[in-house]
Amino acid sequence: MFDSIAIVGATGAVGRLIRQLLEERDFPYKKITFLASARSAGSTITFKGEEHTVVELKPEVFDDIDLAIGSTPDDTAEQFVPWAVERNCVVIDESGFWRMDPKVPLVVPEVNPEAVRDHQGIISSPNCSTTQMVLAMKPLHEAGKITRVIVSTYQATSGAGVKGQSDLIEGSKSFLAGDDYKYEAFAHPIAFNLIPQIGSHKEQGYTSEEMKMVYETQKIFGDDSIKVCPTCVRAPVSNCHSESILVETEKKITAEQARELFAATPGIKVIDDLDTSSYPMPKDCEGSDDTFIGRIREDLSCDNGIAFWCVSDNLRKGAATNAVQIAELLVREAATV
Ligand code: 2RA
Repeated sequence: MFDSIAIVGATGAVGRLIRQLLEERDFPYKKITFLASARSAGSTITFKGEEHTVVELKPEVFDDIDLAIGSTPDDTAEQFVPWAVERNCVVIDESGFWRMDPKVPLVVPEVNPEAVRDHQGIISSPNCSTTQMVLAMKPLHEAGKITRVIVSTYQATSGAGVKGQSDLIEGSKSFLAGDDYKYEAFAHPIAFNLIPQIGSHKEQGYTSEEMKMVYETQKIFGDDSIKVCPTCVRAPVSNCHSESILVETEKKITAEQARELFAATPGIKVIDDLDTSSYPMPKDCEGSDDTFIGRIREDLSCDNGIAFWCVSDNLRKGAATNAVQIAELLVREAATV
């Protein structure tokens, strides 16, 4: 158990969910500190019925903190994580900054829990679009060894923060009223539209969000031979990312076998009956820590392909829940030493 824990970025959307999850899941600790930028420091947070003052993020605050869960922009994580690690505080980091550092394990507890054992003070949580995909890939990879993945995402506006969600609502109202609206989070209107670019142009015509899906997937499975071809699209959905995924395996897996494998995997729920129009949809998955899978079928264009549809709450399993599950894993690991 960690006696003194902290949430870094405690006042942000994911920070708020981390607080809620620590309370819901009765995470063990003796002291908790809520850290944020100078702008939010001094405000108060009510947690487990008690008022806490938000403390400014500075190096010395980590002197008496054993475990910090951080949800901050990359540049903040670049700065604060070394402050914490130098003071023997373990950090679970949600940002993208440390994920591909070879010394930093990148962990989804249902997929590669063993990776936490090698940590040197920092453990990263993957990008939301990767997390739900690797969770779905795990049972298929174990059963048939995945060689190739083609994925198209339909990502919610909450992935672009609170401004992304308000752009969807205010942009929709303005569109229907025939008014102009100045979008803050997106380069194009998201209301009644799809935007096939998330992140910046990285390499060979792929975006940063797409390349995260490639590199993070290979790191989590410890297998650079898994080929991933992603297309990431912003959709006019408030919360929960959806993904159309096709995996090709070395050994054939039938649709029936895939359905059974998914159903037996912790963290996955199968909703799959086309005749009753039953499949996961973002509006039904919000607020759940599970990843939902439906539309499971065999690929008509190659021998060993399984296609499916995957939906998950990107703020929960895609961010806050995964980080809190990593913290719970560290507590369990410490108890078994
Ligand atoms: C997005 N995946 O949806 C990003 C957030 N980390 O924009």
